[in-house]
Amino acid sequence: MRLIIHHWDTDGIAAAALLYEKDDSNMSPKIGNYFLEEDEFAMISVGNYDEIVVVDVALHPDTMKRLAEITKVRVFDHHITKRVEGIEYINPILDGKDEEDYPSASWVVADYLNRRDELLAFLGVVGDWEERIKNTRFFPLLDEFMKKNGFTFEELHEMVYLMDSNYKAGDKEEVEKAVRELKTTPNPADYIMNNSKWRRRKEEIEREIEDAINGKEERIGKAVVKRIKSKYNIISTVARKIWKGDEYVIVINCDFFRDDCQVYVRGEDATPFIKMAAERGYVSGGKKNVMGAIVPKNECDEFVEKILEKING
Ligand SMILES: [Mn+2]
Repeated sequence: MRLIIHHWDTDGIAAAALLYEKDDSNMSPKIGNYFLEEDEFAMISVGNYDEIVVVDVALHPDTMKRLAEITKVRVFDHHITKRVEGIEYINPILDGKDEEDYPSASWVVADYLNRRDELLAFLGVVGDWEERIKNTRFFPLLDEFMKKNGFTFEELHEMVYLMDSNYKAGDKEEVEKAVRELKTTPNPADYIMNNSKWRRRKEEIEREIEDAINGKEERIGKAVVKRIKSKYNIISTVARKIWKGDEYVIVINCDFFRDDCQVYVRGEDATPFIKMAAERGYVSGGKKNVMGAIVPKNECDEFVEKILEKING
């Protein structure tokens, strides 16, 4: 018995579907978590797995250590992570290879399994890179695949948005089911394009993003503050679309989680906010220009105040 733990986005789903074999089980961490929680460890412990395969998700080293104590662990990934002792890594990026040669976990898996000529191999690439893939030395491979199989880039991009509608809706069960369905369906492209549930979701998400962009916002000094009410996980997209590059954007959504608000900042330097959120003990993360945090509803206004104080000095 084997357990596949995979990321909730298109790349994670596609890579897991390539790996999935009869009798395997699969799960995604709770959407938004880059670690596993106690109830998940408990479930895995009683599962009696001979092997756990972690795909396209850079789980916290503490989580990886605990998994390695349970059973044999293998990782298929293209993220830069710390190696944990006793775990086998199939990750060309950790071996010093270039991300343009291994642009996604789906490609790492397809390469390993010698299945580079399949839609699933390329879907993860389009999911992780979108339009940017066109400017890489990987693109000729994708282009050749599309020409040979009669796909346009726009069609592959649409498939990605259909698949990603599930995590944006917070639907972990549907994410997990997608892996198994894509493994078994004779025609993954048709399965994705004709999935009316995913399409309804995708269209509703697009409407809500549009409404959020056009909805009211408040300017406070160098920051634009936008409070939205959406049951979809769209703050990062909204922040990216309203950011003009020379100020700070703060997007707040208190309707995705029951007890918490999502707070997302995009701006020139997000590192002070990443530090602030971590010091306050929030589930949070980010990189140079962005910070995302999950904040208890009764602490949200105060946290946003503190961010604004820092931005406006
Ligand atoms: Mn990926």
